[in-house]
Amino acid sequence: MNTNEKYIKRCIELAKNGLGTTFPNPMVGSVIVYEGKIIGEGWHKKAGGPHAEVNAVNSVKDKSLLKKATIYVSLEPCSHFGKTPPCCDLIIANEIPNVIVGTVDPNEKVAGNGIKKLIAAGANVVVGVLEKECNELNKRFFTFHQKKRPYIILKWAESQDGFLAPEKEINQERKPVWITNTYSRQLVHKWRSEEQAILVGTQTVVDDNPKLNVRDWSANNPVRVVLDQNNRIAKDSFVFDDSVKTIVFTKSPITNNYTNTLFEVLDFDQNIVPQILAVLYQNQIQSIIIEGGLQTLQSFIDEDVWDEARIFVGNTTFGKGTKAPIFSKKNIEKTYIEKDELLNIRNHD
Ligand code: AOF
Ligand code: ZN
Repeated sequence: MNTNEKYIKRCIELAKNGLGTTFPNPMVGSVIVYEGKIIGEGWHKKAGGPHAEVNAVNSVKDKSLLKKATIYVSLEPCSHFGKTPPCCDLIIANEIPNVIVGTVDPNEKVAGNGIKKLIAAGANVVVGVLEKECNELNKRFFTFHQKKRPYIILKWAESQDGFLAPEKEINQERKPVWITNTYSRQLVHKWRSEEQAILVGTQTVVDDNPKLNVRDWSANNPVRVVLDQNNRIAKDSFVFDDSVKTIVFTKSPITNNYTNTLFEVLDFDQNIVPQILAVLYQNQIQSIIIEGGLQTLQSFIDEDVWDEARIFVGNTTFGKGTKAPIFSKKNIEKTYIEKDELLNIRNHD
């Protein structure tokens, strides 16, 4: 690992402090180095708040050193006036001579303009240090800007023999049958806090009355998204408590007495997956975790619009029941984590 890579690695580490809190902005870290020593660091904490470079510059005690320093940023410094002024202008105003960038910002408002502006101002700019790692850091943000849809994570638990649930006759009380252990449930709550939204289908809400929030972790709740073509979900279901925003995809919206709820109309005679994704994109939803049920998960797999699948594989066997979703595609990368109990699948184009 060379010197530039070492400091960009530190930028990535800092950026990760913003996991789950920067939406719809990316996670970004920045380090300022003078004579082989880090003299300032910062990361982007929250959309609307200062960018990583601003926090890094502000953390430098002796500002006169900036004129001889190198600033490292995991993402191209911005060139536009968004909720905050351009970071390029800050770098130029402080006369920082060297700028090392992890990767180019895919946001159309920036997309290389930051780099051009810095070069035009006379800075030495290096672009593409640990580029792959910097892109991976912001897989949600990159997917959102490049594919014009949220980053999609599918999550489910299946029995050793590949079932989501046992046969209804066996499970007459229709109580949820736990495939996973308490550790994996806690992990799921952490995952929920890392995504901007969570989606489940109608039947899952009607059967399980899930809260879809983060309880085993102290962090943000995702926006809840539910499918409800015929308005079958009872008004007193947990998904309609007004603690978190809920988006409901329906054929005909109910407008009265619902707070913090957005009804979005879909044409259910057409394929709903692209329609759902278009609405989520318009609502600036950058990532979504889909937690069931079978039909909902399978419809995203069949459309081949998903990026990651996280599958818990339990010790139980059901013999009969609801079969877990099926991947027909070959170009998927499977990794077993946690002693074969958790399978992570990445969908590559
Ligand atoms: C940076 N450093 O730390 C971040 C950047 O509305 P604003 O002003 O917060 O701008 C948001 C956009 O700025 C975001 O979409 C992305 O293109 C860039 N984010 N840029 O130089 C940062 N978070
Ligand atoms: Zn910026």
